[in-house]
Amino acid sequence: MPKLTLSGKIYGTTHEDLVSSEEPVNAQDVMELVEKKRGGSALLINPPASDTVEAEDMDMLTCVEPFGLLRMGTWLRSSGYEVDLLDCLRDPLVGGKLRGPVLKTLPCGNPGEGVEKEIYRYGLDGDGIRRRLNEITQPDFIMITSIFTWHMAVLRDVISACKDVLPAAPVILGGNLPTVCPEESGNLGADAVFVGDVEEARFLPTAIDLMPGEHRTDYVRMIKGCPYECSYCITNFLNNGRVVAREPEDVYEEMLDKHRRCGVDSFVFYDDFVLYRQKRHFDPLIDLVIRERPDFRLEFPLGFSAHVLTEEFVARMRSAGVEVITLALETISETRCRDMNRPHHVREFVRAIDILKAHGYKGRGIRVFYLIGLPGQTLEEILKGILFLLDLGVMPSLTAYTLTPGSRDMERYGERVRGMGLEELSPNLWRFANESMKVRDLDRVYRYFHERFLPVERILGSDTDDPVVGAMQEIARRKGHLPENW
Ligand code: B12
Ligand code: SF4
Repeated sequence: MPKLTLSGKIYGTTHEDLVSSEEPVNAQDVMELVEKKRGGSALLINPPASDTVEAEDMDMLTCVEPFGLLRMGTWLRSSGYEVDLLDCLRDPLVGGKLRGPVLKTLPCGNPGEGVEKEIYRYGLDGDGIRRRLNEITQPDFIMITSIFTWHMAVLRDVISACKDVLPAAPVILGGNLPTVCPEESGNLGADAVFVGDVEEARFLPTAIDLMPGEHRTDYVRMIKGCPYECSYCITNFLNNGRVVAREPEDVYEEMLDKHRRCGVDSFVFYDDFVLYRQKRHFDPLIDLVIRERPDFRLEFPLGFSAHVLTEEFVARMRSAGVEVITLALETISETRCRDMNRPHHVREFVRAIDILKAHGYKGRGIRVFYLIGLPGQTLEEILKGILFLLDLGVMPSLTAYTLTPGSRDMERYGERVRGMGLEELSPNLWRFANESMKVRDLDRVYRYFHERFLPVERILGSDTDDPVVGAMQEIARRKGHLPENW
């Protein structure tokens, strides 16, 4: 059995299996618990979500698999555990109806507009969770993960169902929410709240067989953390400012194994900055793929920074069969770019697009992240950016600006959301909507242009009285979207 070391901290526990003589209880207690119950059983829970209907419509609620939790599954198995998984978002009881009832109604960003949105529960409700837990033999402990901070409310239901049905099993809550907001997480009723990373599990393959059905897509990890510090991002916070990486040969072996054993033909990298020490990690991995020509695809949906895109890099991606290249532009404003501490700007971006096109990437094959709903942004600025991308012949992937605890932006803009709960910082509530960037317009822009590839002529030729399209036509006619006119 590997030596179990946990780098996180544990906040306030009451469960007798976890109680330590010292306060607050530390990670050692969980480690000891895992050691003590070796050969026993563990239940992993992927909780339901609580979000707006926009998140559902844009397919933003969840990944194909809860890969963080599935890595924990492999780790526990390697420590002799029998592991069960309850996936509250994909359980058969959910059936075809992921969206549940309205949990609450919350006002959106610009109070003057008087817009409110419903927050729905997605996935199993308390009764469904209880029903499933009743079918499970009492495990030695339960581990629940979490991803988005605004999904907090539903965690209380999951934890209380666990306490009702399996009272003897200590419930440990971990993942992004406790790491970013340990205090709020400490009030959800779990026996322990785990902050940080389980180092042993960090780079393990996912226990994909815990998921039902066939497994065509899987998630691999080569890099954890990022050397940059963009003001809106919490990667540094989540990783305690560290970047850790794995040998490319190991990553390749993992993919080969998953392909052979489970039939996976697409591997997704959700690494925050996959080009960290590129020559040492990424390039050798891609070269292996080019040389060995395996029967699987690689995907990098979190994108690359334009400044690292060179002729050589793009040629490699082509040869390795990578079909879509994602770039992070985020903003067209120089000032904003500096304020956000972004690693590159428009000049490098245009150069990167030229290289991609020269290598045959175009249209939907070039996906570009562009942030909307930023503090101080206007509809005009947003539309110029979208037109700029469409005019370049690439596909905008609009990302809803989200103010997150632990980010530098929280220090800068926190005062503007003082008194608001975590759920009120849900992306599509557009916290920074203003007179010149209204909630309704942001909703329209998101629906019309997110991951849509349209020629500018089609927008110009559209016969409509829609105010957003009208504003766009006006910008396009005066060529306001071209960088020389910004
Ligand atoms: C994949 C991903 C997505 C996917 C899918 C998300 C999903 N629901 O599965 C998609 C593309 C949909 C997405 C969308 C968005 N995302 Co996103 N996304 C991610 C990403 C890259 C990975 C999430 C994940 O699964 N992590 C896996 C984690 C939870 O597990 P792990 O690290 O492998 O696990 C280790 C530890 O956490 C710990 N651990 C984990 N669980 C447990 C449990 C126990 C008991 C214990 C002891 C330990 C433990 O040990 C593990 C092993 O080492 C994160 C960045 C990140 N690094 O997390 C951003 C992130 C979650 N996204 C973020 C944002 C802002 C967004 C968007 C708003 C982007 C945008 N502007 O459009 C949208 C929002 C969508 C919406 N609802 O409208 C922010 C979240 C901010 C917040 N307030 O919560 C993050 C953190 C990015 C960032 N760096 O700021 N995203
Ligand atoms: S946004 Fe990307 S480049 Fe910036 S700190 Fe986060 S992961 Fe790194």
